[in-house]
Amino acid sequence: MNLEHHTGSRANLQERVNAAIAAIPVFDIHTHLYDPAFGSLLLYGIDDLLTYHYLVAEVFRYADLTYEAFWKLSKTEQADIIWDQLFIKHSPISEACRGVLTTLNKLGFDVKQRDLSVIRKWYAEQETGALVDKCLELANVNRICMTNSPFDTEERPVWEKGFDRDERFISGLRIDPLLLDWTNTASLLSQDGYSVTEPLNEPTLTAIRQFLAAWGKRFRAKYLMVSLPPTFTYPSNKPTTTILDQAVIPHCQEHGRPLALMIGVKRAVNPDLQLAGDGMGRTDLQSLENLCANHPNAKFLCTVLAKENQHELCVLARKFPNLHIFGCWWFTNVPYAMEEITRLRLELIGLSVTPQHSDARVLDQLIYKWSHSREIISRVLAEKYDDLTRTGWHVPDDEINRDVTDLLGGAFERFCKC
Ligand code: FIX
Ligand code: ZN
Repeated sequence: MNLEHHTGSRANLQERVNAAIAAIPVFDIHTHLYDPAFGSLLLYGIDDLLTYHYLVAEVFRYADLTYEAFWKLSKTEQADIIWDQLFIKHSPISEACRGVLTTLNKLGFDVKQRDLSVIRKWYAEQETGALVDKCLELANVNRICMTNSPFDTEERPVWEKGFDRDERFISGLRIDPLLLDWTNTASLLSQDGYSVTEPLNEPTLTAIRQFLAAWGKRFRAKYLMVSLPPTFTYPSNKPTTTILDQAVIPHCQEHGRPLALMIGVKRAVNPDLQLAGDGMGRTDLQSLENLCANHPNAKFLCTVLAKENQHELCVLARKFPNLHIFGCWWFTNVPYAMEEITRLRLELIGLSVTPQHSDARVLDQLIYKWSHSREIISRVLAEKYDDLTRTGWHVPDDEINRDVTDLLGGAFERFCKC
């Protein structure tokens, strides 16, 4: 083969893939963002960007400050310390730091000025609705899945009162307390008027299903979700298994909702860091295999936190069509891991995957999370097409668009519907 010709067509292929990836809007299937109707629950702006828990964890690598002193400060003061330590006293090369700069750059700021006051002033003049539009446009995201919990005392009253939905914000029903802390959840459900007892008898399991049906309907939930520790075991003689088998999964099947399992988080490894204090661990994916095998008619979405679990997860997806893999979650959402994991997934399960979700907690983060992720997905996909080209295969633009549409939410939509 003429090497020069091939190098030229490789560059051309990369450009065609870049163009498709830039143009096709994303359905961001897992975030912690809220419909603007939730008011202050929807975070945005420079101080929220800087006090993102990823950066809080990083600032304690450098700052000579007690946890107590840090948590006593106002958000602006915390942001000032983070800016000073992570951007001024050291170069901001971590993925979370770089993300702030990508976001600011795409919003039009000259980041080399290093001037927080200019940025704060600009944000103070923004109107929320316009900023939502601007961030979605810059990120090219057209739908966002929220994390909605009936157990969250801040968001619950908004749902109970009712509001006009912004159709771009889709709901996901979060059920961690139900699966991981049944004792306390039983009393919460009782207070809500559901007739439950701590022993998981028939009437209690029926009441849990009524609870899920009521909140699923109120949220118009697309799927149910839970984050699980690395020690998650299924089946087991714990309430988690009974509730999964006899309430959650039957609910999911009845209402056509997948169950998203995010596996590998060790909560509060360092509680002093608050939200930033969660760690991770490897899990035994035998439990996921058991779930997929025991419930062939239920649909499972899964992402795992440990890099070491990614290969086995892909192999499981090859065995179980009722399993859809998504996202490079949290500590794997760094270019080094994401590139490797994305390549692994495309090589093992082709395009039947959703390579990324943003997990954004601050609206503006959509801009950097999707800019960085698009770059990597694009690189890996073009490399795979290039491998095909060398067999004599040709991938026309309409097929690139089809494939990219799948990767950016289409495959997920199809999985939810089937
Ligand atoms: O459980 C989750 O949904 C996690 O994504 C969060 O708890 C975590 O704090 C986070 O923001 C990760 O990106
Ligand atoms: Zn999350």
